[in-house]
Formats: sequence, C-alpha cells, structure tokens
Amino acid sequence: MATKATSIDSATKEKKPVKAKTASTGSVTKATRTGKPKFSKETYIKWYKDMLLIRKFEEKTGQLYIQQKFGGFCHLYIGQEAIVAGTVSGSKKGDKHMTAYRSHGHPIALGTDPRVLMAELYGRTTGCSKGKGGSMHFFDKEVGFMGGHGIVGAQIAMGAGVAFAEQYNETGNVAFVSMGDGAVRQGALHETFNMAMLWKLPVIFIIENNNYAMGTSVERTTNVQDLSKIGLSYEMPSFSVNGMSPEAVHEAIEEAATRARKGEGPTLLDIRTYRYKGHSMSDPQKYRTKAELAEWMEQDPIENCLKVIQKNKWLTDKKVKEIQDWVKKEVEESIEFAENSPFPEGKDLYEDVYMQEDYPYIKEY
Ligand SMILES: Cc1ncc(C[n+]2csc(CCOP(=O)(O)OP(=O)(O)O)c2C)c(N)n1
Ligand SMILES: [Mg+2]
Repeated sequence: MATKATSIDSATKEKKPVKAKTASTGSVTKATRTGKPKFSKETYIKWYKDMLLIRKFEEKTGQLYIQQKFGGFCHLYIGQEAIVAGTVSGSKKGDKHMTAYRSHGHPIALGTDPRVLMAELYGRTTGCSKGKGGSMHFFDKEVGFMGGHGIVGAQIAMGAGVAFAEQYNETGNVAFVSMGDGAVRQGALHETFNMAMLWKLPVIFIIENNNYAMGTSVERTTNVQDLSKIGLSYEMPSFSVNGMSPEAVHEAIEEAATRARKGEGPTLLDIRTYRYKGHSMSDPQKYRTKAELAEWMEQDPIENCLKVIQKNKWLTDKKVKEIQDWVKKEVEESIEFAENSPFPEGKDLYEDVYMQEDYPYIKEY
C-alpha cells in the first residue's frame, strides 16, 4: 500500500515545525492481515522461502564473522527482507537491481546460489566476485544483480546509467536502485534525479528507510523527515510504502515499473523498514531503545508470511518443516563449499582490473 507524497504546495504551506519523531511505523499500513490474501499461495510460499533463506544465511554470517572466519566489513539486512522479496516478485526477469553495501539479501532473492555468496564472504575464488569483493561487493550479472557498492550513494548515479543503457537499447527493462536514508543526503542524488526525470529513464529509486545512517537518525539529519518529498522538486512520482509488508512493496514496485516500461520515467519509493541488528558488526546501538526494536519486530515479515500460509492451510506443518530444513541445509552447504574453496593467488590481483596497455606507470607485473 503506497501513500502519495504531499504536493509541493501543501508541503510549503505547512506552518508548524515538524515534530522530531523516533523511528516508528508512522502512517504507513501495518502488516496486519485480515480477510482474503491479495496474492497467490505460490507467491506467499516463495516469499517465505526467500526471506527465511536470507534471514538464516545472515544469522549464520553474523556468527561466522564473530568467529573470525572472514574479515572486512559486514552489514546485515536482517529485518529488511520484505523489501527485496516484494521488489523481486514485483519486477521481471531482465530487470537490473543494485544496492549499497548491505547487499546479501538482493542476490539471494534474485536466485544466486548461496554457496557462491558464502565463498565471496570467505574471500575464495569460487565467490561471485572471485573472492576479491567480500560482503559489500556481491555481483551476479546472470540474475541482474549489478552490485553491492561500498561508497554511500555511489549506486544512485550508476543506477541511472544502467537505466539509460536499458532505454538506449530499447530492452523494456527497468533498473531498481536501493539506497539508505543516509545516502539520500548525497549531492549526486539531485543531479541524478534531475537527469532521470529529464530523460524519463526507466529507473525506480528505492529508499530502504531504516531511519538510521549508522547511529544518526533521520530527524537529526534533516528538517524534511518525510523522505518521499525529496522527489517532489523534480516532479517525480513519490510514495511512502510499508517495508515490513512484501505485499505493499510488490504493489508499489509493480505500479512504478509499469509506469517506467511505458516510458513515463522514474519513481521514488520511500520504503519504511528497520534493521534488527547494528549498522555493522561493531555497533553498540546506544542510539536506539529496545522498545523501538521490539515495536518493529512485532511486524516481522517472515512470521507474518507464515501466518498467512498457515491460516489458509496452504502448507501442512510437515511441509513448513521441510522448507525450514531445506533452508538450514542450504546454509550449511554454503559454508562447506566456501571452506573447501581455494583462496585467490597473487597473480589474480592483476585480473579483472581496468588496464591500459600504454599506461606509463605499470610496466611489469
Ligand atoms: C561516501 C561515503 N561516506 C561515508 C561512508 C561511511 N558510511 C558507511 S555506511 C554509512 C551510513 C549510511 O546509512 P544509510 O544510507 O541510511 O544506509 P544503511 O546503512 O542504513 O543501510 C556511512 C556514513 C561511506 N561508506 N561512503
Ligand atoms: Mg539507514
């Protein structure tokens, strides 16, 4: 369920100062489910399977990181799974997806084998980026995943570039570019929004709004706390969406993608979500309360999805257990695969890098 951003007129007429809020679900639809489900049995089962695989893959990732099985940075997506679940089901094969460094959920939902993702975390040659990217730089062109980007906001302009290529080649594909609530403060967002609207690029900008950029909340960052309003000065269709509900995300994504495929250009979706874990693996989380976390966890998309499946008797308890066991096995096998894979060799440093034959400073390697 998407909520349309207020028009520029009513936004500027607003006299009262905006009261600082703590993270809350606000006015977006809560993920309570009554009555007939809007989506098919197959869709709910796929969402459940995909979101559970992401959650379990990442819970294990967190444990392995603490055990120092691999190094580098590690940002978990736990709590935000409904965004990728709804984005993938609401998009089409051939579409392109990219995000920031919180990038484990996207390729899993798009169908990348968890084994090559775990191997990438372990820095092994069998990883999706040949062990040279790590947690922040997952890539899988086969499924349309264009990365994993460590520089906050870098993917915004690159995503518009990807959309430009799709438009230029007349593929009918759409680019989905996810960014955090902190990333929207990058200046490049404005240049990108301007060009994307001018050229009516087939790009959907997704703010994965978990209300915090590391430890800094949205209300400490800006007076414009309704992030969907950021698109209005470019007359970009802009909406707020409940990010704890794969249904709401799917609907908003599908509607935006239909517009983009018709040549009507970009959409901005401010998708409200919450990360259950710290920003990265070293975050004491002093900037938020346990009560705030608990409020969001009550709307857990995986549990809610299972409730819909059980209420409609789509799966027996035995079948649910089979899915849970399958997920567990997938994660275990991904670790085994990673641990039995080789590390890159020194010479591999010189492969997959841009190299100019006549560049004067690299003569030998
Ligand atoms: C250009 C740049 N500046 C600063 C950083 C350090 N940094 C890494 S994550 C982050 C916070 C971003 O928060 P947000 O965009 O809300 O994404 P989230 O982590 O919540 O998914 C910062 C400042 C960076 N990686 N790149
Ligand atoms: Mg954030």
